[in-house]
Amino acid sequence: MQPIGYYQQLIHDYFTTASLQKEPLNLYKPIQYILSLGGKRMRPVLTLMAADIFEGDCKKALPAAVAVEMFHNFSLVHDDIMDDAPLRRGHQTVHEKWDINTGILSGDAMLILAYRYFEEYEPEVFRELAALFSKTALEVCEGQQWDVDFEGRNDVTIPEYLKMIEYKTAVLVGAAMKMGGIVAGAAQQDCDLIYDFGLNLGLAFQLQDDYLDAFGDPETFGKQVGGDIIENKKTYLYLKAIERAGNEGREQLLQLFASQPENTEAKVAAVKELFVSAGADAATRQAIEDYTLKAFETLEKMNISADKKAMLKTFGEKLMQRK
Ligand code: DMA
Ligand code: MG
Ligand code: MG
Ligand code: MG
Repeated sequence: MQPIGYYQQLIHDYFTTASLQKEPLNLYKPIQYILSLGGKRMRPVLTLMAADIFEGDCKKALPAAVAVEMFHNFSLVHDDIMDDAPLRRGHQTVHEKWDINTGILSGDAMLILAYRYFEEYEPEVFRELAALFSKTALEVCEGQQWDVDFEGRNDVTIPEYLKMIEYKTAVLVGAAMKMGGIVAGAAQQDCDLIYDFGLNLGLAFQLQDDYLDAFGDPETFGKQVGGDIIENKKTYLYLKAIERAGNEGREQLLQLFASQPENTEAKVAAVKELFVSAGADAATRQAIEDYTLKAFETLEKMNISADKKAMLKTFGEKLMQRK
């Protein structure tokens, strides 16, 4: 295994040399725009790492890694429309910079382009990657639909929320890693274990994303802090606060989440105060840690060297210190 920067560079170079502009589509402008804003490229890095872990040639996993990143960007562009988000990676979202149609169509185009990268592989590997890809895409769409449905519901349970974030976020992290395993020709059992590792890391990651959406630093977050509260998202923070608050606090929260005020700043501040006084912030930090540890436990079951486990752990720990 190599340092994270090594994988990020490989992905960057592949993106620059891969002939994205082969076909002169107008949609390439928004596609280039969102891809060029970069982000951490966590998912494709995980694909390359997984290939390395199973003694594959990590460069051979590059097309799969880039497909994973394209898939991720498809879901981000659609997500920002659904969440009415103004900012992504510190810049205007695609639908704000262009319009909603451009957002939808460039997102769809990225998903189709992603699929095409699998054509680099021999038929057996292609079939496995394609099957995992379409299963994951369906689950992400399903999870995203639940996320929006939850906005209008007051009876969302924590198990439902956890299933929702598993679908909308964690399955792609699991699939990213499993794809690395498939390309490297790893045994089925190892592919399943690495999927589980990614899935649990993905759950921790989305819990952290929800946490930072309320309590993150606007300077470094790259998205609008408080966006989930403005959109009445039933996050872990909210559900834990409802569970733990007294009657008065619960009433206040329900009322705030039934309102769409002009002054969103006051709403965000009031909700955050209720989250803290109910101890929902601490409960969320605990859940993040629990899922990270669960991911590390899965790692222990894997038949790989101790130093590979240690590197994956370090990556997981770094990810969970994200600001
Ligand atoms: C993310 O949910 C899920 C997908 C599939 C993009 P989110 O709306 O919390 O993401 P973000 O905070 O990045 O907008
Ligand atoms: Mg969003
Ligand atoms: Mg969303
Ligand atoms: Mg979020």
